[in-house]
Amino acid sequence: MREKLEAIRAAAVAAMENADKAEELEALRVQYLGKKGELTAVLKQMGKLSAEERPVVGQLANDVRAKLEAAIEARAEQLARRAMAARLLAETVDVTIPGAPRKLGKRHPMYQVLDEIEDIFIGLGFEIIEDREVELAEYNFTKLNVEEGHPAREWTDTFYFTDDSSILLRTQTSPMQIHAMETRPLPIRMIAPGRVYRKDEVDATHSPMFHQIEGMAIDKGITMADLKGTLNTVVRSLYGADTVTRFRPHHFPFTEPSCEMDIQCYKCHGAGCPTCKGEGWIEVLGAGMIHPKVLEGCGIDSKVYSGWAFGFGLERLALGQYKISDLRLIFENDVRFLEQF
Ligand code: 2NL
Repeated sequence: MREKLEAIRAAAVAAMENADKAEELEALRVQYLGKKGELTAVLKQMGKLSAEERPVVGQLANDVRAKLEAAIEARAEQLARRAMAARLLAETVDVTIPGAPRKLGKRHPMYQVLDEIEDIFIGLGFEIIEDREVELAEYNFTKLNVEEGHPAREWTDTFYFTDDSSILLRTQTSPMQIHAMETRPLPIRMIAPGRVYRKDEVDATHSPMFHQIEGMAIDKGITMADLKGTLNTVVRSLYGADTVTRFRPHHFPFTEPSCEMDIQCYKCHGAGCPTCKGEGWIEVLGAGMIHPKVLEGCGIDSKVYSGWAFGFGLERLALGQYKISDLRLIFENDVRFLEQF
């Protein structure tokens, strides 16, 4: 029996040390140590031994059992460690691999133009002021010397919220300037960019929502010369130092006197070409000295203070600058179009 036990021990330990999988190891445990296992089978024959032999063989059998259990445990641990090492290797994350490139958008071309204009005015000491888009008709029209009954106040042109035509979506950026005049200390140098709304059908040159930029300067002793000097400086930094301008008389209810500013066509230098539609000049903006009634309506003494103001449409300027022929391209947000700028 002793030889048998030794043989079992040698065979079992060898098999266990060579087991490659946890299941294989478990099968060996059952084969040797299980209820119907080989070691158990030997122990069942202990009764046949003599009284002297029994404890000696019993001791040996216990030793063999302990050896096999130890061998199983050692191999199991080895297999687990090996499995973990393989897993770590397979699941390694290389944190130095560059990430998937994320597609970066960029500023809308029209807002690039707006940014450029804002920068120029900031450089001249102007503040950028934005304000509400829902307005009182009083601020959108009345305080700008556009009285009730004026055609600009028609229901067909303006988005009104109320039947009494008192609340509306602003049709121009001027009410922002009225609020500034009422609430800010003088002097004021500001520009007011933003969305405005008019009941227009969409076509190549119209949209019910578009953008304006207005600006003004109010101080003691401000004259038309300051208006011309400032606007000339702005268009020269926008279009180049050799830009030629002209100011033509015009009419606006909120300015007196009023004018429009043209720049000489950058393409043909005044000769007339398709870019300026044969005119030689391109209309850029409207402006003028703020009407004394408008100043007084905001609590500003028009005998002490004077100011100029201007306004223009941002879309039209951007279309011209980028030579875009259809306003709808500005609003469609087709990335293939926008990416070109
Ligand atoms: C245009 C012309 C203009 C103004 C806007 C203004 C604002 C106040 C007082 C006086 Cl609070 N004037 N704004 C003045 C002249 C022209 O806009 O063609 N805009 C698209």
